[in-house]
Amino acid sequence: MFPKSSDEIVVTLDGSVSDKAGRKARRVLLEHGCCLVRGLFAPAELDSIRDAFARIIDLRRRQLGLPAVDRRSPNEFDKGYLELIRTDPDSRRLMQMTSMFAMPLLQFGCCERLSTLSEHLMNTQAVIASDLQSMHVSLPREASHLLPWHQDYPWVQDSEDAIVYWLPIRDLPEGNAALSVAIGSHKPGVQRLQERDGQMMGIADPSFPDRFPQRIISVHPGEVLVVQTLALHRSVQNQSDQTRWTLQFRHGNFAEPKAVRRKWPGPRPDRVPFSETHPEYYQDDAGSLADVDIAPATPVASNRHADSCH
Ligand SMILES: O=C(O)CCC(=O)C(=O)O
Repeated sequence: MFPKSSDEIVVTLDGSVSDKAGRKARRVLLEHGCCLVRGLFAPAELDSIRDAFARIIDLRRRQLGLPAVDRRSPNEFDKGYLELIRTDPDSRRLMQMTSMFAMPLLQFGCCERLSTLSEHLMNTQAVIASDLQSMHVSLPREASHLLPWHQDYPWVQDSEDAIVYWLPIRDLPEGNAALSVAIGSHKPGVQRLQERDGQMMGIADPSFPDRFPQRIISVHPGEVLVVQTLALHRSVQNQSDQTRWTLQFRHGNFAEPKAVRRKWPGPRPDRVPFSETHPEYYQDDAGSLADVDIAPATPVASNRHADSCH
């Protein structure tokens, strides 16, 4: 099901974030756990990010002796990428882990319009700019590398009111530059995680997402999908002929009371695993819960592929 322009999750801005629009975006986010922001950026503002990726792809191709490619349109910025990763499969991970440090990408994630929006969305003057920005690449019709239902909070640990900005850098046919969100699933709070084979993942109650309406939300270049860190979301398969490139920028809130009490476990160089910072939400392989008294929570866990770039 694709949202229409009048959809209740859409907030349209006029190039900046007014107090009124900021309040509306916050209301939508708190109610639905996500919010589709239109009109804050022009698609052309993503050009420098695409150029940076194209340059890195070219550098890698050259290093491997592959011929230079001729890119005619912005939507072909990655021409030569598929050939590159077929020739040298390791280049995929290499590109994913290094390209996210390209200067234009970092500048976008910290730009004033995005940080002002974050101040409104979390009602704070103390925004955390997470170093866990990422780039997700989905090849045409690829079924692997898709992330199952998860909350972001256990991997980021910034604050329980944190947000992730999800945006595609190329236009794809409707339903392909998209993310699936379980609407309202942030409201029950942090869900219990299960360890499986020594990895922090596994769903204690895989049916939990089914309690909420699930929406596939299409996003176009220039639009920004905001997802609350506790809202369950998962990847949508890219059925198009082109590779999907999406960016994830994560902003948190230093002033959120539980983050203050927990001594900001996210934005620290000595970041420790969720199992140590939040044992009350952690279930080990044997199914035993940490010996901590917590309110009866909906026993749910997030799940995530081991090769996630978080
Ligand atoms: O882009 C995707 O397919 C999933 C990204 C995601 O869910 C995340 O980074 O938390």
